[in-house]
Amino acid sequence: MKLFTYLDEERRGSIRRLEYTGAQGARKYALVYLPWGYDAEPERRYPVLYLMHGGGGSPDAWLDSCPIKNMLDRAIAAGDAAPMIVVFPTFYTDGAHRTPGVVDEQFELRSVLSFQQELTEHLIPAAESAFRSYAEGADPDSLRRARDRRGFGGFSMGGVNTWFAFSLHLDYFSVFLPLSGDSWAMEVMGGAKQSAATAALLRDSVRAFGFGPEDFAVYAATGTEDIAYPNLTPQIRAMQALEDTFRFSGDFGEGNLHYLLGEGMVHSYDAVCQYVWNYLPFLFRN
Ligand code: FER
Repeated sequence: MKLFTYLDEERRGSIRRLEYTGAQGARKYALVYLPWGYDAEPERRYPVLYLMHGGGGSPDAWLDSCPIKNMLDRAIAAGDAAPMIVVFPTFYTDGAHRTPGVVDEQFELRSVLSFQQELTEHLIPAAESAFRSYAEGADPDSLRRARDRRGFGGFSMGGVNTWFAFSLHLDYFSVFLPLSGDSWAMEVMGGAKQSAATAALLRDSVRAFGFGPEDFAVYAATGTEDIAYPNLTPQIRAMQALEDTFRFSGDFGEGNLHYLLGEGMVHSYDAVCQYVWNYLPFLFRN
């Protein structure tokens, strides 16, 4: 894994603020990265990656905590990543109310499930009517037709959100980056506690939507010293065993299930920023 270091980039994208109405009429915002050249080519459409923060965070967390904007600018300018829009939302409705170090798992889970509804009913329609994705309209059918050009990823609780986006909204997304977070579809920390059942649930989602192995790609990652490593690892291994649906490959351009392990990396934005850096060249390429 090559380390990401800051370099000045002339062709820089911009950050916009998107105000939208969330679940129960809540006023919410997301930050939106628009790639360099977005305004100069008003007909051009872009794939969209939704990137969720970790527990206790906000739409600002990724941009405040690691050089992801510079990283996107550089990868896109060098031709190493497809020009894309990146939407940074929050899954909380009224802020996180988190005391540092104290995690109310049931509050987190409720917030995630509420956001999962907001995601397809409010956020995606708002973001993709405001900015030029591949969706030709903001109605569900038009949005679903652009699923090949739409991804969801996130760090920690954002990773938990990513697995829910996989099991609930495969019709809206084809690309998933769960970073240092497991699936809580069975129960909290279900990736560790019910690995096989979690993997089976994810496989069943693929089948229930009428999709197969060619219709999605999962780019999972964590660090060997990350607190989520013991939760995510058994889940990925259980998924890997379901070969009819999940095609594990260490080559990020092959198969549909990948697991990047950062040697010695801990539960931090520095770490997950580097995982995104490693995966960026493979997103929205086919
Ligand atoms: C995990 C998924 C989510 C995990 C931690 C979290 C320890 C969230 C932590 C937090 O919000 O502080 O697998 O492993």
